[in-house]
Amino acid sequence: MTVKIGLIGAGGMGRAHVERIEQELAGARVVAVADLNLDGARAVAEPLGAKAYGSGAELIADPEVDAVIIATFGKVHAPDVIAAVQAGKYVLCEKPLATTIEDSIAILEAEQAAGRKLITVGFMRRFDQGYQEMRKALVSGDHGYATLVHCRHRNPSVPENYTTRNMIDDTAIHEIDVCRYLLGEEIVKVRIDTPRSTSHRFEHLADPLVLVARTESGVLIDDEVNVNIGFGYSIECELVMEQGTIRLGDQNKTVVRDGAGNRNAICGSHIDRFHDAFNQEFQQWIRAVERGEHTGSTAWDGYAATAVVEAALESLDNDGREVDVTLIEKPAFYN
Ligand code: ISE
Repeated sequence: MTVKIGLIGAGGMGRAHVERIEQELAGARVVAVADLNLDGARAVAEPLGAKAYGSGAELIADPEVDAVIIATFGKVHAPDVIAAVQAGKYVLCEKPLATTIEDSIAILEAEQAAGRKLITVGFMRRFDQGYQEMRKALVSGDHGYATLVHCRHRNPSVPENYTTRNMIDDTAIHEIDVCRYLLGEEIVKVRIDTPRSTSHRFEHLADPLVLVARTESGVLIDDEVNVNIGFGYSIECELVMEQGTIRLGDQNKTVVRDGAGNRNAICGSHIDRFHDAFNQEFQQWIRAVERGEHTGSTAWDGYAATAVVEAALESLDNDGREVDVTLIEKPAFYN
């Protein structure tokens, strides 16, 4: 069977997903593209011989569409996610699942009403081999339990419309999710520290910032978010256990050694840094949709990450005070 996919959101991320589905992955093709900018949707759809729509609702209602990818801005995800679930269609929604607790809970309720897990959140780092090996090392118990996770999330630059809020709900949300994945527990407290700002930023940004979080068992997470670092896209993570540490390797495949030193190439964006992880994530999702099964992170993971983001934003608005993360009781549906 070929899974017929509808893409909502014809921006850079959506286009990268179309390219991987059409050129690198097996078992699916894109049959429809929707974007509020209908010309943008057409530009992506036409070379594929796919249909173009001006709204997500029309695309979801198209009986030819088996499953939906949502790659619009986080704050407009909820109505499309809910409509897809109500139509009984599998949906892979880019992170964040939603930008408010209310929207996240409405999504959880819609999925439970549908009676089966249909929603996968695009937390692609869970499919990165490095993070998977880190998790295996912890689960093996060979080094004892985890005590700390040190993370660094550096972007070359961000556009002027990117806000300090986005440093948390769009950028740090990756570490929020991947630390929940690595440690297998919830984050219960969070605060935001704001060091001296870089001069290489738009004035409105508190860049860099450090998100400091604590989990149920007391593991301390620190995440440096530094989005105008200039030199490239650089992700670091070190998991500290009682008797050993494990660190994410760099993205390089080769190392250059010459008169200037010994060095490896640096990626330019998340699309190249996590190329293989995205491919794994999408290939596994396509295969699961074929079988009528859920795969990847759940709507609960999306909700829990948004709850940490909300608490972090409250900390940011209150001079970095530590804020408790409050979660609703986890429905048995998500166990
Ligand atoms: C972007 O949306 C991503 O998901 C990237 O991984 C992150 O590094 C970047 O800051 C976000 O804006």
